[in-house]
Amino acid sequence: MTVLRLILADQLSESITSLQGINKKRDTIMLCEVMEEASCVPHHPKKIAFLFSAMRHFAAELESSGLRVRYVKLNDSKNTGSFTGELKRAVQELKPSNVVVTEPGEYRLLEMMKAWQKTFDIPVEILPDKRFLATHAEFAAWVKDKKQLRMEFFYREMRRKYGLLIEPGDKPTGGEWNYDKENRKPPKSGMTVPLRMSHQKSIITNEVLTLVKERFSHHFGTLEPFQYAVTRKQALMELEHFATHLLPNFGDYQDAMVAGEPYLYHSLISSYLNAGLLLPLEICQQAEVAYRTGKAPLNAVEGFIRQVLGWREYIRGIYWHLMPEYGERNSLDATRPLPEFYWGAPTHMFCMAESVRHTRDHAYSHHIQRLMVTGNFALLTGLDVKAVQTWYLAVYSDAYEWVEMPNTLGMALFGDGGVVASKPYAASGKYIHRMSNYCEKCKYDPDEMTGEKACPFNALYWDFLVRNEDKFRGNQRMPYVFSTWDKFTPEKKRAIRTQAALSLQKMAEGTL
Ligand code: FAD
Ligand code: DLZ
Ligand code: SF4
Repeated sequence: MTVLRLILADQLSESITSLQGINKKRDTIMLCEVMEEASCVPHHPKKIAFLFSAMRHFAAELESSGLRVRYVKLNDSKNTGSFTGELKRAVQELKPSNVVVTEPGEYRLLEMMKAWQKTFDIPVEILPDKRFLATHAEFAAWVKDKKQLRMEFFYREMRRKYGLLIEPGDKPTGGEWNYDKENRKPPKSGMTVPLRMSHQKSIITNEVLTLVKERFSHHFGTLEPFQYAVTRKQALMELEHFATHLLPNFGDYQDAMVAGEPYLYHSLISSYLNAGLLLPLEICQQAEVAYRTGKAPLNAVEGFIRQVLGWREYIRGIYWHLMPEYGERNSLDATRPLPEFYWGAPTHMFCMAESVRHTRDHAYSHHIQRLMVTGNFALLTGLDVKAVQTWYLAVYSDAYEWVEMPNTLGMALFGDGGVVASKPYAASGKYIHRMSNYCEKCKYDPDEMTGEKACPFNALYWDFLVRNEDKFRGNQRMPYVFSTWDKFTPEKKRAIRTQAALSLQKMAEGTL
């Protein structure tokens, strides 16, 4: 009897556990494009096209190595539209002895998989996802004796575990564990960045683009031009391109934002990594080689490795450690409706319009745009945490719940009560002004607090802090914030709060 091995769209790695021990003659691998997943949130058309094309290419590679693949396309006439429906159909037709699957990246799907054994009355084996660098058990053991969770200490253990940037005696390369203080340079004027790769579209990709155009053009986001890598070979070329041309400056300009430059020196690997076309350890090792061979400086390489080995694994650990309760948190009671400009309606705030434009056109924006522009605005205005999470999950081609949720709810919105971030990433227009050239192009003035021309972020920043004073006044990491507020005259305080109320009103009316 055949063993049915199910592979999800974010499990496109030959080394995935569900393929281990496969019997070429006996077993069947199944991949399916299902409407339930493609429309549970309005995924960006580029994200859907990327995933479907990568799935189809992966299936073709498996077939050409002699494996038997059952591939269900979205528009196959018998497609039932859900994983459970497709599994039912396959079980009826193939009568497998058992089903093998690697654990998914979303709690909802894990629950669904756990129910399959009962539904189909055959064994369903859910294997660990060994592509990640920390296991659930390791993370739980690390959390156990900690009063407060901090990524930095988890990251140091991961550096030691994998010997990345580690010298004899378990010492960090260069003497420091973290070079973040060197990685906050504002953009240089007239700065130009190397061109990015663009991949030729295959017949498979063109077919997928036609399908996505037909079925998902009502979703927010531009489908074409489509230049994503869709195979492991192409994704490895992206990694090589980054390591050679961009990594040397990655550290310095990691937090910078420049109008018309969506990517700067960022790697653009998250979509490939999260879908399985690249593996985290090979990425970190390639970055270390760039340092050891003198091709990139330590601040860049350490900063990059920290993102992949530290933040990415830490975020995943938090998700699985605290779900499902984590997903229900809303510690700042944020419930305001998401304004239409998140979906492309006009706004006078250049920073918001530009970040949303990059998102619409590329299904991408870099970390500081996500955190300090769209995330910061949502935090300051108290936007509904579920609506904001839906937005982030839908619009980015690298978004899956395990990574999107702790970043959005925890890091950007402080909605988890301070698990991911020890203080809110709240900032006024001054931060955006310092780290970008956006304000030069804006109708608003980052130096004004009140009045027609005042940057909305300024008054909204204080309004946010005062609204949540009971939660933040005692925060040790915000020592001067409230003492500054306390020094303002009653008139100034009133004017700031009136200005914030006006901005919130304009936001609701669609005129901000
Ligand atoms: P680079 O800046 O080049 O960084 C290198 C790699 O480090 C990334 O590819 C990614 O794999 C990893 N990384 C960096 N920061 C993080 C982080 N905070 N969490 C996890 N991995 C990290 N990342 C996702 O992969 N999927 C998401 O859905 C996602 N949602 C986010 C939502 C918000 C509100 C915020 C603030 C961040 C989110 N991130 C998410 C993290 C980060 O913004 C992206 O990983 C990054 O922008 C991807 O672009 P890049 O590959 O060019 O990254
Ligand atoms: C995100 C996504 C989309 C849009 N479509 C599919 C699909 O048709 N088939 C599939 O196997 N997976 C899809 N996915 C990814 C799953 O939703 C993903 O496995 C979960 O989000 C867990 O990370
Ligand atoms: Fe954004 Fe304010 Fe700068 Fe305009 S002035 S770009 S709203 S920070």
